[in-house]
Amino acid sequence: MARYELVKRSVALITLTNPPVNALSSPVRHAIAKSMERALSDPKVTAVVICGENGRFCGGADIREFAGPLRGPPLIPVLDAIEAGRKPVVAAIEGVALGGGFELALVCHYRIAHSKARLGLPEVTLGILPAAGGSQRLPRLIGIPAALELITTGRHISAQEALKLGIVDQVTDQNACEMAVEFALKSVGKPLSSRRVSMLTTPCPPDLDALLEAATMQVKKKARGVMAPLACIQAVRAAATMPFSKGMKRESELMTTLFNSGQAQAFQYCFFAQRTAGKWTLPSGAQWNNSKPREIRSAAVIGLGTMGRGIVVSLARVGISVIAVESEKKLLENGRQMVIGMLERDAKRRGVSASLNLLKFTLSLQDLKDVDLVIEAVFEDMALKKRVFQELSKVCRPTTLLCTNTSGLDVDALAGVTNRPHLVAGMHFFSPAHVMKLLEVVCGPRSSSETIATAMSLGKKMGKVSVAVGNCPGFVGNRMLKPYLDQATFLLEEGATPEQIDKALEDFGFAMGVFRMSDLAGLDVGWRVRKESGLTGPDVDSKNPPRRRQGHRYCPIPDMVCEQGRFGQKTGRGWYMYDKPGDTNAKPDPLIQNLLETYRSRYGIQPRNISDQEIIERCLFVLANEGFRILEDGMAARPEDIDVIYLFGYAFPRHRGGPMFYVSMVGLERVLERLEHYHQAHPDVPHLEPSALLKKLVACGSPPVQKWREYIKTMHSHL
Ligand code: 3H9
Repeated sequence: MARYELVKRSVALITLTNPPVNALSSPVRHAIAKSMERALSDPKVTAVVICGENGRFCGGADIREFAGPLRGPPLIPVLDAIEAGRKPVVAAIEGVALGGGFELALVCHYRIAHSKARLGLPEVTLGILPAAGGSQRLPRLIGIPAALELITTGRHISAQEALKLGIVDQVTDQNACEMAVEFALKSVGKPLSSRRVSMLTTPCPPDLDALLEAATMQVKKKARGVMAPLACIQAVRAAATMPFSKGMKRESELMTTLFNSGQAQAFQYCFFAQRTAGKWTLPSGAQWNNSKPREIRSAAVIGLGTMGRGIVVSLARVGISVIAVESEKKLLENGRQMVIGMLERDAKRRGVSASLNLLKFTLSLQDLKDVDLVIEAVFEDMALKKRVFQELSKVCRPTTLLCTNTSGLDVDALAGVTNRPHLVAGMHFFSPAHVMKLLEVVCGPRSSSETIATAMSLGKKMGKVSVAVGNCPGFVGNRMLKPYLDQATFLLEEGATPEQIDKALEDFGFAMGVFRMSDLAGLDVGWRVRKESGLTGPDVDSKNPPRRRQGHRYCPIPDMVCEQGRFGQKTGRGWYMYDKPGDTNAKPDPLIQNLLETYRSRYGIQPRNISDQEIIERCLFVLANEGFRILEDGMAARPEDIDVIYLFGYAFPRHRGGPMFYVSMVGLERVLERLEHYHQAHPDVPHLEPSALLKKLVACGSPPVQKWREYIKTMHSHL
C-alpha cells in the first residue's frame, strides 16, 4: 500500500501503491503513518519524498470506504504528523493530486509537480468538503478569493496554474520524483516553520463579508438547494476568522453535517453510476471488456440541422476527419458557415487551433464510399431515413458502420433496409450535440458487439458519457419523458399554472421547470410528433371522446398553445411571454391563464388547489415508474444507467442522484402507495399504475438501488 525505500543514501522515498488512483484507503493511511514514523526516527534519513505509483500521486480519500464505518487510522492525524515532522518532506506530484491527495501534498513542506499534473479539491462534487484540513490550509497558502473559487467549484487546475497561485514550488517536464529527491537534499537544514501551511496567517481581504456574500449568492443561483458549496464557504470563513485548530473543528462539524445528508450519498452514487454506465453487456455475453472497438479515423454526418452541426463539431475537435452532407446547396453553405464558426469559437475557448482542415462539405452521398462510420441526422421521418440508409448501403464500402441519430424511431427497421444490419446502431446525441455530454448508444437486436463497442468508444473519445440502451420507442430518456410531460399538463387541467409547476420542480432542484424548459426547446417539435402519431390534427379519429385518445386520457392544451403560433422562446410566446423572440426572461402570460380558465369551464373541470407535494410526486414518481418498466423490459441494464441518462441528458439535479436513486431514497413502499393512490384517482392514466418491478422490489423488502440488478437479472434483457 506504500513502498518505503532509501535513495541517495539519505532520502526516504514513500511511494503510494494502491492502483488505479492510489486512493487513501485504510491500509494506505496506515502505511503512510508507519513509513513516516520510520523516516523520522531513522538517523540516516535527512529528508522524505512522497510520490504515487504509475505516475499518479493520489486521487484522494477512498470514496468506496465512505459507505461504511471508519476503519484504520483517520487521515487528519496522519497528515498532521507529516507537517509537524522535523525533516523536510517533498511531494512529487505526477498525474493527479485530488481531494485528500491534494491535502496530503499541502502538509508536505514543498511540492514539485510534473507539467502535465492536475490538482484540485473536488470534494464539493461529491457533496462534501475538503475535510482533512484542505479548507483551512489552502486559504492560508493562496488567500481567500482563489481558495474560495477552487473549493466551491471543485475545479481541477494545471500544474502551471498551481505554480502561479503559489500552490507548488516547481514545475518540471522531467521525472517529478527524481526532481523531488534532488530538491529534498537541497532543503536539508533549512528552517521549516514557514513551510508549515497550518502555521501561516490567512491573508484576509478587507471586504471579506462582501466577498463571501457574493460567493453565497452565486452558488445559491448555480446549485439550487445544494448544501456542500454553502458549507465550503462557511469553512473558508472559518479559515479567515479563526485560529487553525478552531477552523479544523469547524471543518469537521460541517463535514459531519454534509456526510450524513442524503445529498452526499446522492453525489457519491452519481460518481460511481457514471463509471458503471460505460460497462455494457449484450445478451450474447459480449461486453465492454471482451469486445474490441474499431478505430474511427473518418466519419460522415448526413444533415446539417442543429443536431448534425453539433455532431460534426464533436467529431472534428477530437481529430476525426468529417464529410458533412446536405441535400441542397443553400442548406450546405449555411451549415458550413455555422460549423466553421462553432469550431473557431470552440478552438479559441480551448486555446488550440481549429481543425478546419478535417472538414469536407458535399451534396453527394457518393463521396462517402470510403468513410469508417456514418451518422445520419436527417429530419425525424422514418421513410426519409430508410431512403438514406438504403442509399448508404449501396454507396459505402461493406465494412462501414451506419449509425442513426434518431431520438426514438426503430433502429432495427433501419438496419433491415441495409445489406449489413449487424453494422447498424443508434447514436442518440442530445441538443446541442457539441455541448451536451450524454450519448445513448442504441443496440438493435442485430447490432454486433464490435458495432456497439465502436459507438461506445467513439462516444468516450468525443468526451461523452455513453450509455447502452435497448431499441424501443423513445429509447430510455425520451420514453420516460412522455409520462412526465403528460402529468404536468394533466395538472394544468386540474387547476395548476405553468408557473406553479415550474416553481415546484425548480425548488426540487431542476434548473428549469418543465414549461420553461419546453419553451426553450421549442413547442412545435412535440406538436409535429403528436400530429404524425394521430393524437391531434386532421387525422384524429372523430369517435374519440374529448380529452381521450387511443383509449387513454389526453390533454390537448399543448396543441391549443401551438395552434396560436406560440412555439416558445423563439417566437416570443409559449407557456410564458417574452419581451421579444429569442428572449429568455419568462414572464407569466395572462393569455395562458385565460386559455386555461376557458378550457376548464368548457369541460366542466372545477379547478382545485394542488400542492407542491402532489406536483413532485405525480411528475417524478411517474418518471421513475416508467424507469422501472424500462428495467423490466430489459431496455436499460441497471438503474444507474437510467440515472446517468437523466443527469447528463435532462439536467436532473445531481444532489438527488437521478430519478431511480431519488425514489429509492423516498422509500419504494411510499412511492408504490402514492402511485396506487394517484392511479385510483386517475384510472385512465396507465402510466400511473405501479410497475411489476416496483411491486416486486417492495415485496422483497425494498433493497437499495445498487442491489436492484439482482432482481432484474431474471427478466428479459435486450442488452
Ligand atoms: C476526499 O478526498 C475527502 C477528503 O477531503 C477528506 C477525507 C477525510 N476512491 O475515473 P476513472 C476508481 S474525497 C475510490 O474511471 P480516470 C473509479 O471508481 C475524494 N475509487 O479514471 C474507477 O473504478 P472502476 C476526492 C476511486 O483516469 C477507477 O478508480 N477525490 C477514486 O478517468 C478509475 O477511475 C476525487 O473526487 C477514489 N477517490 O480518472 C477524485 N477515484 O475501474 C475522484 C477513482 O471500478 N476521481 N476511483 O470503475 C476522479 O476524479 C478520477 O477517477 C481521476 C481518474 C481523475 C482520479
